[in-house]
Amino acid sequence: MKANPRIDAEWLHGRLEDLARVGATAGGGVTRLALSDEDRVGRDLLRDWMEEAGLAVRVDDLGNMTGRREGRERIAPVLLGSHIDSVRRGGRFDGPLGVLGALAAVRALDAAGIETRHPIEVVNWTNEEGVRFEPAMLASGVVGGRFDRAYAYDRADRDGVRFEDELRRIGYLGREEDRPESAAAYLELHVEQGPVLEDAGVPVGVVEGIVGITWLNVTVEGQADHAGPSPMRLRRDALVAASRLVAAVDRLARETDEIAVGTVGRLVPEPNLINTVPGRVVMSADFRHPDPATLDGMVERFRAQAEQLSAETGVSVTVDRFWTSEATPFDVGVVGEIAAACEELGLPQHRLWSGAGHDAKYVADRGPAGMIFVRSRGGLSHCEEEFSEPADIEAGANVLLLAALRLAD
Ligand code: HGY
Ligand code: MN
Ligand code: MN
Repeated sequence: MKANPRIDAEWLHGRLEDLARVGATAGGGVTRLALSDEDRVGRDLLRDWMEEAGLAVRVDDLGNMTGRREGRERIAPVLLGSHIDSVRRGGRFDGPLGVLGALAAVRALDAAGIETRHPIEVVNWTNEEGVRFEPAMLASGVVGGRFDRAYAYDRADRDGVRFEDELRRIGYLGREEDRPESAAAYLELHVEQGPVLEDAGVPVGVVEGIVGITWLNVTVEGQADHAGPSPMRLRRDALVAASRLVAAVDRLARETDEIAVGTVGRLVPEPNLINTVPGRVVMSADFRHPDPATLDGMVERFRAQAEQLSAETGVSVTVDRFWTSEATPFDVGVVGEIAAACEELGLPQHRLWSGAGHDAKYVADRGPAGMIFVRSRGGLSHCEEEFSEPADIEAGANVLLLAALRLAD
């Protein structure tokens, strides 16, 4: 058995390139929405790469793909996972880095002739992004016991297409007994998607937890009318009212503190025609904060401002807080093994929290989990400019490898 295993960076960069071609966009990013044809092509590629790595591949009733590497003992596996679905015109690393990094780690163990005590399972979680089928982390949430399967199956996209039907259509509707097993430990390698590591001048980060996230669906109902004959004083313009709510989300986050965030990413006016006063607007609001009371406070202040707007303008506003992922600290033991792996590699052990949601949250609800971050250039993500240096990617994947080896043995 060779000591000091390391990942094959050449192989990892090659597979990241191959996957980035699936759903490639003109601006150098990817659109590979969950359960789309692009997602199917990516999954088929991933299945080949898992089998090439000698893994036994199975697909569960949520489409989660698991590649299993046996250990010396039939005990709970160490799971290494992430996702390959993307947002629209997103980056090529958000998700694939963790799944392909895990494959590179397994290949490195094989190359070094290392057999671990625990089995290792590489997982591709379905629909982590939650942009085609809201909310996020839907499949890991069902496996983690947060959502009923029926709820997930009935989630529909903007065209009313159901999650379950798309799973079946792309040929990835598997069996419940083929879900990832509950983990002895879970590790997820991911791009930071923020500026902290770049500002600190370090290539990798030891993630201590994930902030609380809550998503609202807001419907503003006014009165559609002709843009010409209707006097301004008589109008109930839903888009003018919604624009004040957009400003309220932004202002609320800024007024709360330095780490609160509030975003309106989705907004659809109806009928969206040049000569018609919008009668209805459906929009989203995304608030995040590590402290639960502060997060709830932002939502309550938003509701109060919506009520006040309704009283002033005569439009009706309904606020549906349909998803909350509580702030989640990671397991101290797993975080410690990640820090020790950084030290073994002579890397700084910069600790930080994640502002982005990850499947690790729902895995952490049921067992010890942790994450490793790789520096993001300009802190950018969920955009085509997302980029991480090859050397940083290699460092992060080696931290994943050594932390997995520590936890699996
Ligand atoms: O929304 C998130 O934070 C994740 O990218 N799904
Ligand atoms: Mn992600
Ligand atoms: Mn993402």
